[in-house]
Amino acid sequence: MPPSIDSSAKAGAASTPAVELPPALQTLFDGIREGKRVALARAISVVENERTGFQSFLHALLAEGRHGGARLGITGPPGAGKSSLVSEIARAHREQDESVGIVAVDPTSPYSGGALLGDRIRMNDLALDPGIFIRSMASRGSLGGLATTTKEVLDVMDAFGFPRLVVETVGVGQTELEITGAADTVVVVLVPESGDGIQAMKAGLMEIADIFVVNKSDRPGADRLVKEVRTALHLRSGRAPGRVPAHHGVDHAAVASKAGSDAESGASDDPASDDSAESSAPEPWVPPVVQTMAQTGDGVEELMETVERHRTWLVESGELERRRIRRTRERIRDILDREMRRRVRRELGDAEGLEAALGRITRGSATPYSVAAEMLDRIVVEPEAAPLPRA
Ligand SMILES: Nc1nc2c(ncn2[C@@H]2O[C@H](COP(=O)(O)OP(=O)(O)O)[C@@H](O)[C@H]2O)c(=O)[nH]1
Ligand SMILES: [Mg+2]
Repeated sequence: MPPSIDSSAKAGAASTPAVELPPALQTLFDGIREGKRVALARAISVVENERTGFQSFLHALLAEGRHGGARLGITGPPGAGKSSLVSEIARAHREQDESVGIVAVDPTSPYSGGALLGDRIRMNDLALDPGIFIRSMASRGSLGGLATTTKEVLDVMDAFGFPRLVVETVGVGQTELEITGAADTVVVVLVPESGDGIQAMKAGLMEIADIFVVNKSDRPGADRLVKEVRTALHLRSGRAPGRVPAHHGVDHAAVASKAGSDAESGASDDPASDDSAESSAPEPWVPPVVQTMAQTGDGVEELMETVERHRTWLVESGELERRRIRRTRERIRDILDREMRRRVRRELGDAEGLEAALGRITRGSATPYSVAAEMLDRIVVEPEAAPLPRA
């Protein structure tokens, strides 16, 4: 179980003065700190719809310090069983008494309006659980990627204090690649029927997957898909395919990734070698392939064990910190990108000003370049109704 509060970040945040929020947003802010679900739901809407002051609101939440909920990303083609898996994962966390925040970025998702419209009564039970919060969002990333707001919604959920955060994105085009910007651990779900083993590899999923799941293992072709994925993984890492466990479930050899070589797989059969004193220099992570049947819950336990192992590896290898820094870097870029686009749109939307500028260009007293330069000045210095917050 991850720590609910990252105390070091908290201490560092002490020097960041909180911004003054409009009363309505301050109420939401207080509500979140008091653990009120209604406040959480409203706050998410504020962020999702980019209402006035939403950036100051996010700033205030982040200035409070990082809570550090474990972020798990689940991606894959439509119908692969992602939502079913998420339900099973959420259920398992609840059995451990951990609350779960779920964001589903999937127009075909069975989640709707905070309720889970699954084809099973068990899914509906989940939505009624006060320890589970589900939010469904439309994918509308301006660059074809996962919207920045999705990541911001995860931040709001994190601030609420969920120790477990799960984000489901439907893998269409490039969107699944963006999930790395939202999650600590990325699970790519494949299914036998789509015959997409090699397709997935081509689409770049190989690079983003921390764990592969072959779901619908009750369907024919599952074993073959597992082998395909393993072969592709070994080819990529420049190794010959090693042992393939005959049983369904976690490839423990791959999880432990002992000595980075399957040539030594004989040695790694010894369970005692699993926790040798190598923690000072963790081995590179080799994505394991886990078989599941989300409908029955088979393999979900193994999947969760694998996710936990990955988390341990993330922490010990320093990769978690590197990923967080990378995400922060991307966030700064995204905030600037979004803000600049918004301001440019506003500037161009000023029909009168634009008309006057066109007149000056016609009379020869300006060129499109000098007009753009003037606009740029205004974009940067002109007072904003809701400026970006300052620390
Ligand atoms: N046969 C079989 N069907 C499954 C399995 N997991 C999910 N499904 C079904 O596949 C369909 C799509 O599942 P869903 O979770 O909505 O997929 P998503 O689009 O990836 O979120 C649903 O009808 C599920 O009941 C499985 O392991 N085996
Ligand atoms: Mg879904």
